[in-house]
Amino acid sequence: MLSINGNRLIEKINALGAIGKDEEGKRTRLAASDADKAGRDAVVEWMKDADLKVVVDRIGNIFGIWETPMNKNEAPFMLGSHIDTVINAGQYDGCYGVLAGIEVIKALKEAGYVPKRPIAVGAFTNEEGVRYAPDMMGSLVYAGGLSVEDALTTIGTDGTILGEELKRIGYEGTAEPGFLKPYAYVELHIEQGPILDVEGFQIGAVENLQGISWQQITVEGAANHAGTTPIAQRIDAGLAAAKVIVFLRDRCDNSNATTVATVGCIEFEPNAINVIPSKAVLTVDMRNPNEDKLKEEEKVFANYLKELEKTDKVGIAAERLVRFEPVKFDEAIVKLVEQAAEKRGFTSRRITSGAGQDAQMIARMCPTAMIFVPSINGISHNPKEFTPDKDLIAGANVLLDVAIEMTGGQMTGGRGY
Ligand code: HGY
Ligand code: MN
Ligand code: MN
Repeated sequence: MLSINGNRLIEKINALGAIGKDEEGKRTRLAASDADKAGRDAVVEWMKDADLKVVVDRIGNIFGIWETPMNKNEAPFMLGSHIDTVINAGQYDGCYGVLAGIEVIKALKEAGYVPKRPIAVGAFTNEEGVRYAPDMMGSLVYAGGLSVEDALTTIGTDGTILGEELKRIGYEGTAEPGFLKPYAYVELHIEQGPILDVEGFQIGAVENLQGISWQQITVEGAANHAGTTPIAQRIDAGLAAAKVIVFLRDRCDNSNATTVATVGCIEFEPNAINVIPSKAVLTVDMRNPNEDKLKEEEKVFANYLKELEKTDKVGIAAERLVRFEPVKFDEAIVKLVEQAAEKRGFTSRRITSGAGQDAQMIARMCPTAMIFVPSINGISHNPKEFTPDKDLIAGANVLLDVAIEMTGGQMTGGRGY
């Protein structure tokens, strides 16, 4: 069976993983930052080295396209993921899918394979949404879920404007997002959760993805002296914020493990040791694979905030940042993933993606599915994120087999185009 060049893939993953470390050695390549530019430049080089036509669209999505004179009028089969990271990130999240996509194309070319349709690999802008909300922004724009004009005017957590930053780093492209209408899209990604590792499966055939709700909650209290103000007279925004965090965890503990909620960011004002906080601004990331349950959780949470305003005499405002419904992937492609795993003797199981993915957006355009490989101890969004080389290579070979199935070409023996 044809296989990818595992060493070449691992080398690239480690090389990209070394890009974007800050002075404390933390890997942080936030969308449209200088570190992101450095990662983008490396991926563009690797795409050119694979003789791919490189196209950048107006939201900065990068595409490496392999087309031949015979197949260039066919809808392309698309692979891809993202290379931007969270703060102090691991080196596999997103990067693995982009680099494995390039490796699959290189291996097919070297084997003299001629696909019946073009194969494109995408690196989507701002999948993480840490600097500019929403997350999965580049693929959302690409799929027509957000206008490119609105996306380019997004103001970041650091006050910068995305369009200006993309221009500054040289990645405000000219192609219209959506310029390639994919025949199908398959994204290879680390699981970022513990299931495959704990249960001992090598491959995850991802059949669906949970819904995501992001909100920013602003709590208005009253600054006062930390020493002289009697407890009963305090209007403490910090205490109310803490109650929000505890409430969300209690809801999750009582939702038989289907709802997850996270307060990832919190800021107090005036943020002084001896002043009762007058204001707390926190983010809430709430997810559930079932749309009705997610809606229910959002409603219960909104009612709780109204209660809290009364009991704690604070003012509370909730601003919706992101809301994506759960997504079901294409059953036929999920089956292909399972068959490809089985043919190579890999164990596989069906699995839900707990993380948001570019695939959930591209699924709006074409039949889409994902392939997962294990994350050791389920750690991700953390430099301790780890997947053994053998699993990375196994996942890329399953992607290769699915690509061959989906492009129905011929092995010519000679060097492909
Ligand atoms: O938020 C997510 O799940 C993804 O990592 N952007
Ligand atoms: Mn990712
Ligand atoms: Mn991520």
